[in-house]
Amino acid sequence: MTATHASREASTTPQPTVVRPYGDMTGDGMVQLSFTLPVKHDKRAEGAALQLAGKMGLSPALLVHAKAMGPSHTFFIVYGSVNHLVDLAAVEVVERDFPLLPAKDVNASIKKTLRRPLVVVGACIGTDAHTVGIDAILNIKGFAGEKGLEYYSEITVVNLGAQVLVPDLVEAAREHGADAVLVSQVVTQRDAHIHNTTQMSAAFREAYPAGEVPLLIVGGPRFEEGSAAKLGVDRIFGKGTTPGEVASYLVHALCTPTPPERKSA
Ligand code: B12
Repeated sequence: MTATHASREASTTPQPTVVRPYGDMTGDGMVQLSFTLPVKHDKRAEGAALQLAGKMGLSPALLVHAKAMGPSHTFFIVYGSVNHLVDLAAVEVVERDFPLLPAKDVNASIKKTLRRPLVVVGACIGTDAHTVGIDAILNIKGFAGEKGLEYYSEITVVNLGAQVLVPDLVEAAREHGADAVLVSQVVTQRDAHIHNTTQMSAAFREAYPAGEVPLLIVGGPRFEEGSAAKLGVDRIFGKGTTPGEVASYLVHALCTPTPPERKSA
């Protein structure tokens, strides 16, 4: 079948609303799961892994891989069938609610509405040293074939780098007159990304008069979509975000005649 035929067929075939995972055959429910148990690798450890898989609803479950991780831990991969059904109608997603703009339109909008460059201050806060994500958005070399915000003639980027303390971020935002503050949080151990983000948004609300808080944006691969209001920020960007999406959002939030209501102010 040619690609054209395949896509035409896909668009006319009604999509099921209830689905099961797919392994070898449609609807066989097969899933693969990996985890580590704090036990040394032996037969008992393998039995423990299968017991866990069974309790998680995998039946039958096969142990396909077990490897000692040091003297007292074992890593497992199990493969098995689950009975659970997925109701596609009940899935909630956060849809992009702003148009994607080419760089020249982003620059033109900023020029027309602000009549000066839009200033963004970015950082990884807390102990987080994972700068690749924020650099992908800010640095000129960009990400996924798109240039970063430094490429935009009407955006001034101040990238503070890794492990920035919240008070220093607030101070830098003030010093540079930030319109938007872009924070990256990749490490999620002990919910560090939640605590750091909440602390950061609270510090900005305390340091700025109401209504004057810069646009607060956080990004990282493991934020829960739709939790921006709970964290006190205006927007969350997740896995696979491109600089163009962020630039378009900045225009949407800061350069429309009546910007949408802000959560952080
Ligand atoms: C590279 C890397 C490192 C490098 C980081 C180098 C650097 N300068 O960044 C080094 C070796 C230093 C490192 C160290 C550690 N790492 Co590390 N690291 C990784 C790795 C392999 C890749 C991360 C990465 O670069 N991704 C690529 C970028 C492009 O993706 P991204 O970060 O998701 O960013 C995108 C989006 O999320 C979004 N985005 C991200 N930030 C922002 C911000 C804004 C404003 C916006 C709009 C968008 C946005 O846009 C980006 C582009 O799409 C991951 C595993 C993995 N495969 O993800 C582990 C990983 C993140 N590391 C991990 C850990 C545990 C550590 C260490 C604690 C290890 C240790 N015991 O020492 C230390 C911590 C150091 C510290 N203080 O932070 C864990 C985190 C686990 C967790 N649940 O928190 C991971 C997941 C590995 C794992 N599976 O265990 N790490």
